[in-house]
Amino acid sequence: MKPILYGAAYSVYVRAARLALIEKGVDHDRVEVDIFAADGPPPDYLARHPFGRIPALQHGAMSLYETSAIVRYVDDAFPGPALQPRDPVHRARMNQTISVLDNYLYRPLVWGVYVARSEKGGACDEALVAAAAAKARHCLGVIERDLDRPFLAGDAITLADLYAVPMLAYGLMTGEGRAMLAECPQLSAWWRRMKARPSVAESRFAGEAA
Ligand SMILES: N[C@@H](CCC(=O)N[C@@H](CS)C(=O)NCC(=O)O)C(=O)O
Repeated sequence: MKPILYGAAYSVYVRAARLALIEKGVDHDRVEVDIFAADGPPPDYLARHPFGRIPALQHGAMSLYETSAIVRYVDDAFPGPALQPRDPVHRARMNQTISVLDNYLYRPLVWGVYVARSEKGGACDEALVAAAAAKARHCLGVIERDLDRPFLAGDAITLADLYAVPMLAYGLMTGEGRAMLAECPQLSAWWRRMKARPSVAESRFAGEAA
């Protein structure tokens, strides 16, 4: 039975789930759910996600929401390369990095910088953007400091990398994001490594550089 991923192609979290499916080689369908549509998401979508966010996943009789649960389910339920390290230290590092990305990078970089700049054609509150950029820069600096392997949690790609790609992709569509990354040589090399992956090309956002 093919899993079905519900969500919009522009979404950071939908892309993380898509990356997990693609990296695992899982044949799947995607149903477009525009959570920000003027008249709201389809009324029946709340039955899939009681908090009205994307993504959600259907696999046979099983319905799931929250990216953290979806990507771990995809990794556990399907054959293909493991996306979670077995080694407890690397696994803990992966989980810590995901938590950092979720809690300290997503809001400032994606909403505070990218969305703020793109929604009003640049005519946004510069003080607010600068404050958000400072938070995002701090976060990238912490990740850079800890990055001593090819991937964020060791020598192989993990869910942490798949969470980070969509956030960075939006960040890099802004001058602030490009300047931040330029200050982080390890993270810049990681980004080039990730951009070379077919999964990252296949899930590219509209407007994202190839
Ligand atoms: N905790 C959720 C967050 C998902 C999320 O925030 N998705 C965004 C799109 S990237 C969304 O649905 N936003 C709708 C809203 O904020 O109302 C998860 O990990 O799946």
